[in-house]
Amino acid sequence: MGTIQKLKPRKYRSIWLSDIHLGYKGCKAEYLLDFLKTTESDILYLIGDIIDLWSVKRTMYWPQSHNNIVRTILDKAKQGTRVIYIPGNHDEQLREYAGMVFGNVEIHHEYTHVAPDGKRMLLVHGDAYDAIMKCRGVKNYIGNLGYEALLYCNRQISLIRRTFGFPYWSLSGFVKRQVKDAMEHINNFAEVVCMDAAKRGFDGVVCGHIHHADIREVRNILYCNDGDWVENCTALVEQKNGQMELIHWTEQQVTLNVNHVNITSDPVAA
Ligand SMILES: [Mn+2]
Repeated sequence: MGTIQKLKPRKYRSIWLSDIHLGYKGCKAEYLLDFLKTTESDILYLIGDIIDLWSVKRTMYWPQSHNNIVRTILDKAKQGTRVIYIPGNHDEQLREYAGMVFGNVEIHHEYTHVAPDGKRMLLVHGDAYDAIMKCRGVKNYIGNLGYEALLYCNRQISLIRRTFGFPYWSLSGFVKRQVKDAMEHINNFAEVVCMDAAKRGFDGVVCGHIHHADIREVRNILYCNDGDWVENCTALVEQKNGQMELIHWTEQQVTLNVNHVNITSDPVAA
């Protein structure tokens, strides 16, 4: 292919990454390393499933390239990028450290991002909504009480399974297998997440978890999903003017280094 140009790092106000799954064979570490070295941001948000602790525990798989990613992120944190880590279900052990700072990396359960226009975005991984997704699969109704109760149940189920040494059981994954139409699952997830964000007074939400990058509006809430680095190699970025974009970083990275590809217009592609 054409000449690979050494491009100046692309500068953004914010970058969101999730579902990297370090320690899992499927992680596309080389692409991510290339992305990290080609981009800069004031804030780097890591919104869950960054390290796949279930996989590490099971397989002890941890290649050099995964180390390089950790080192690159820590270097960024040292050099002034604000790095905020919101654990997901595959790295839920780190939730115990919420409120703490390790090597300039802040750990939070969830976080509020304020856009340049003052709009407030809720940042969460998204696994907390699995129980509601399951409920919607059974009956398409959410009462306020049931909704709160299900959020509670999901936390309790996780806790009990963890206490007894079972891996996290993804209701979302279960539903995904059950529901014939994957798009329906994706739409339901977006709706459930946005309902929660709306109820809590946010203008938008950024999450991951379902490995499907997306930017769309649901019930007047801006829904952004930054995708993953196992199947799709996608990142969400915020330009200095506040514009949100999805970047798809794969084999065509030489081309993509020059042109942003907004894959939001084709949500079925992934
Ligand atoms: Mn997840």
